[in-house]
Amino acid sequence: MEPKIVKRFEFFQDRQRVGGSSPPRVTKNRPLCGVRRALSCVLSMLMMPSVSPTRGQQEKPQEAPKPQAQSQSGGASTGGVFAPVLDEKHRPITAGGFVEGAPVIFEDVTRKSGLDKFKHVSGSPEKNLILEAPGSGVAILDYDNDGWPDIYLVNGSTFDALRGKGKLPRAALFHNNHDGTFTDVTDKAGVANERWGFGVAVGDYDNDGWPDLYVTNYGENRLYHNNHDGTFTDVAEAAGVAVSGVKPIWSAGATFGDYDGDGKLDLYVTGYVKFDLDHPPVSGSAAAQYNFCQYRGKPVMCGPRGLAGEQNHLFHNNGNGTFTEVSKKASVANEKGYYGFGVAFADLNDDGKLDLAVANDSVPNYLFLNKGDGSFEDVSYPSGFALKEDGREQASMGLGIGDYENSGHLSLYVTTFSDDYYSLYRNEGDGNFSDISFQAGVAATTIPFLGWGTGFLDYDNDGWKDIFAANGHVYPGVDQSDWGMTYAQRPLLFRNLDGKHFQVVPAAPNSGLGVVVCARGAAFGDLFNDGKIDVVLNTIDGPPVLLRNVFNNGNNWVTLHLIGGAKGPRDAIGAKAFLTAGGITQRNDVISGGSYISNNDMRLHFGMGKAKQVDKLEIRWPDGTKENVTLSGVNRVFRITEGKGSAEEPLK
Ligand SMILES: [Ca+2]
Ligand SMILES: [Ca+2]
Ligand SMILES: [Ca+2]
Ligand SMILES: [Ca+2]
Repeated sequence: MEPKIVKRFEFFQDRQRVGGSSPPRVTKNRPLCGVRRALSCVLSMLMMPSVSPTRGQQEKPQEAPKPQAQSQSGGASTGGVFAPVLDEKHRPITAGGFVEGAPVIFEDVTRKSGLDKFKHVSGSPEKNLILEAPGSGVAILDYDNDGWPDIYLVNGSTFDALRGKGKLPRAALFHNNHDGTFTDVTDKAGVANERWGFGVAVGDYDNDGWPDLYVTNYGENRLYHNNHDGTFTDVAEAAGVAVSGVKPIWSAGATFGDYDGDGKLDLYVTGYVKFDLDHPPVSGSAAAQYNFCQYRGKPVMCGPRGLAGEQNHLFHNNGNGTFTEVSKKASVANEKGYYGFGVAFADLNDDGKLDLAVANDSVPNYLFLNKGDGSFEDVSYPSGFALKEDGREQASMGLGIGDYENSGHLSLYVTTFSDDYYSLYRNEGDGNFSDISFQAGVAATTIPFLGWGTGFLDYDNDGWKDIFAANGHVYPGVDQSDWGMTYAQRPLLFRNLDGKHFQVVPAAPNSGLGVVVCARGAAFGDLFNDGKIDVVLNTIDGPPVLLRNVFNNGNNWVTLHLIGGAKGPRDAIGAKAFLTAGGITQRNDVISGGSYISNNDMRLHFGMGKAKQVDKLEIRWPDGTKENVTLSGVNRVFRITEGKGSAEEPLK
């Protein structure tokens, strides 16, 4: 297959939109934005992060490129086969395409921050078995309530360690020192996990004002109860949320949310595949249903297709430190045997009850609407979220949730496999979703990439939520291919132009967007309380990456730390904030879980552009109460306590 060479700026220009009316078929050396348009390409690229959103500047929607062949079946890929996209130096675009002189959005401060002391481990470098491939999540949480977000990184393991031989890998909790550095406090905190870890979710399940941690494993899960003194105690077994069996069970994503409105946080956990260490799914084996496991005709690890999916679990919080498994009664047990990854509770149809969205790998996604009677209705297909626009399933990994349109409704962004695009599902306002990925300009660029952690974040504080995606392949062998893909990949950032269209932000060489790693989990939050959203990536078999947002355009912002009242969850999971400033009303929700089996800073961040004041702020608390709150200024972190208004957050 002939590769497609893209010129320096072409990759970043929105090629389908700019390229005119002909469909962007994947043909050799097809220029993406043409010589005549080169100047405008350059200008728009250089100016991109500083220009104001301009409405109506795009006339033609993107159209989907046509694959040259359908993919081999088996394995994880659900897309077609596309020609490689190479930059001018003939590097695959997944590890190239850097733009000299592009504005620096993020700085890689991993080493400076001390976060490089953690190293993730996940089986062998060859990744012959599916257990070794998906990697782990990361959480941003303020575990010691000092007002400064801390970082928890989940670790994987090795087969030796699973069999009781060799060193046990350790997860890590990093305390924020308030000066740009972090200290590993795992030993004191007692949260090393020392199992083959995957996901993490944050929630104050006992409403004591201190965030607790749920960690999913291949093997029993952990519920780390926060003891208020910098230590945690694993209470998963006593609480009934360990998810244990005769053989190890593989859990992946997790999310806390009060689905039944009793004021206590419940817990939902996705299962991935049934994986038997004694009968591993290798190519041609019974465990892989005699499939010969291939990607583009080359042998690769088997799964998830061909393997049995693990059950999902809904745990109802009894209010006495224990939970009851109610997934079958609530109709969210994963009867279809799908492979669950990213998951979050969120009110997707705005009836005041928390629904469940699940990104499933290689099969249709789930959307469960909360019926309000303790059960859910599976609306995956009728809602439009199960399948992409052309009716095919995708290998979904991460889940971003946010109101990028400033319409008042939550839309969904899903990261997927290579040879497929990442999907933006617009909420039509009633919980129905449309795949508008190509029209919005967030799809074509992503086809060579394989995505994981993702989220909506307003990196430039202009009041419009942008999209970040962390990337990295699952097959190390792609580095030896001529497919235009790399195992380690750079992240992608899409700037929201006007609530309808996005544009890729160019990666300046040696900047945070130019970091080429094999990423998995991603969490977003303002780690330094400077009003700019930072990103933490958990990579596979390597150190994490801390991308500090250093983009400065003088835009204003506020960050809100919500504390719920007696009738709802204390950490306000499920609360919605509607903030009006500068003529637009933005919405942010307190959400646990999401991204790729990770947990974001649960404080609500609002970019305000040049607006100097908040004109209106309405909080809709989980118990149904609506409260109008005034803020005493901007460019600060505020604490809002239900029924008691706002105060400046005490930063200790
Ligand atoms: Ca802290
Ligand atoms: Ca707690
Ligand atoms: Ca509950
Ligand atoms: Ca923005």
